[in-house]
Amino acid sequence: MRLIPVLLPSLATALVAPARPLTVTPARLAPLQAGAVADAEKLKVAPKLESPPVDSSGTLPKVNGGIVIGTRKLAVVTGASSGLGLYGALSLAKRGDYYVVLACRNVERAERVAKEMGFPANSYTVIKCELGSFKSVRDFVFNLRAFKGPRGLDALVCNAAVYLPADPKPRFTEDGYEMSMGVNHLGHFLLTQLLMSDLEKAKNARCIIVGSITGNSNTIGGGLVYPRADLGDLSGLKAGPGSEMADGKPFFGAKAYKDSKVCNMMTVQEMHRRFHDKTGITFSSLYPGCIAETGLFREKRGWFRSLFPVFMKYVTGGYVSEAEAGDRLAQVVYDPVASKSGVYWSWNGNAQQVGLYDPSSGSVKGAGGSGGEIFENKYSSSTADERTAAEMYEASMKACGLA
Ligand code: NDP
Ligand code: PMR
Repeated sequence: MRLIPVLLPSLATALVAPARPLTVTPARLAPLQAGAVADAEKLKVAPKLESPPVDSSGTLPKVNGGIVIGTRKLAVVTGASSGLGLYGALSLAKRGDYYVVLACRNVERAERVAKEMGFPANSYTVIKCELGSFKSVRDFVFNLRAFKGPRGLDALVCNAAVYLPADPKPRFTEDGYEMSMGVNHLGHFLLTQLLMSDLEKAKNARCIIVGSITGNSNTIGGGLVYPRADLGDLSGLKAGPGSEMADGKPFFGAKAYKDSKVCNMMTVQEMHRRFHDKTGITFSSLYPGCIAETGLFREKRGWFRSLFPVFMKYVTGGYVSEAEAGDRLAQVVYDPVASKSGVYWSWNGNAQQVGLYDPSSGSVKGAGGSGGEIFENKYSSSTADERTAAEMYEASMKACGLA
């Protein structure tokens, strides 16, 4: 009888895994990680694997159900090769009850960083996802499905972003969209749409899109610091490829980032309205605090990068370390406290309660800080505007080729 628990998994493995030697060669790792096996058209049919995918530690996972993921929950985190995404994924992986797929544009970097950071063995896999390419996003979905088999997806964390305040001219994604809007919003929008059925399959799944205080105009960081986010009449987004800004105006890098964050927070609310009751998926956004030392500020000058953390620590009180921000992101994934859908989560700092301006009391609070408590933050009226959100949603569906 004692042998049954040992024999059953082996039997199941034998039934599911093809009769191949279990040695994993770089050649077999490469196709999945480079996204080469996928084909957008194949998304329409159930994926069939020529050869099984392998996880980063070089062991052969059981496709369709197992050895790698087992009874753990499955989470996907985009942009998990640095900053918030990396620390959030690590925090989840270290819990032991989540298996994490690191959806990254640079597979080699993600592999290296994950090793350096000490992700537990057999707790993660890197799969390529370049958010500036709709084809790559579709390929990622194909590869993820091939990897996980028919099981559902418990959490999708849309975290990756670029901030391009110093660019004089716009850069464009493979599909012709301005880079900040294309990567931060449209790539994630497509990913979320494509993975909706996988999320629906899991019980109480969570779909999280990282927002920011700088896109919320009821804050000092977002309302008083120039430029302010403003989607205008959305004529740029509606016009499709080649537009420089969502509002149809000429390119302005710092504003393009903030506009994309508004779209992220609006998407969460709009998806909550359209899909929460039907699917049971919890849609959430969050502002984890000002993580002033991440790669997000790579385009800023040296003096800014040195002074910004100091300013955030000692002047605004909004500073949070990468590790603590990662724990906050993970909390929105696993904690029953964060199971309410449509919410924009923030944390009250212990040091100073700054950031959210409440006109009725004249006070400002809730911008991060260390050791804080999670609370349900308020969207600014522009970010919560339902008419603009519906228009933005429809325009994004078209942009991604879904409508
Ligand atoms: P980082 O620059 O450290 O991380 C961004 C991640 O996104 C990296 O892993 C990067 O990959 C990835 N990425 C960038 N472009 C693409 C792309 N085209 N396709 C796929 N992945 C891409 O920044 P943060 O950790 O600070 O930012 C993470 C999130 O947190 C963002 O959504 C940001 O808006 C949000 N945020 C950040 C705040 C802060 O103070 N830093 C405050 C509030 C919100 P690679 O390693 O290859 O460059
Ligand atoms: Mg901002 C009281 C609050 C506060 C907070 C919480 C932030 C967060 N910022 C605040 C205030 C100020 N900032 C003030 C008073 C100034 C003028 C000195 C200021 C400036 C500033 C700059 C130039 N802040 C910035 C920048 C950036 O380039 C960052 C940015 O906008 O990135 C998009 C940024 C940020 N401030 C924040 C946060 C969280 C950011 C960065 C990241 C983000 O929102 O995603």
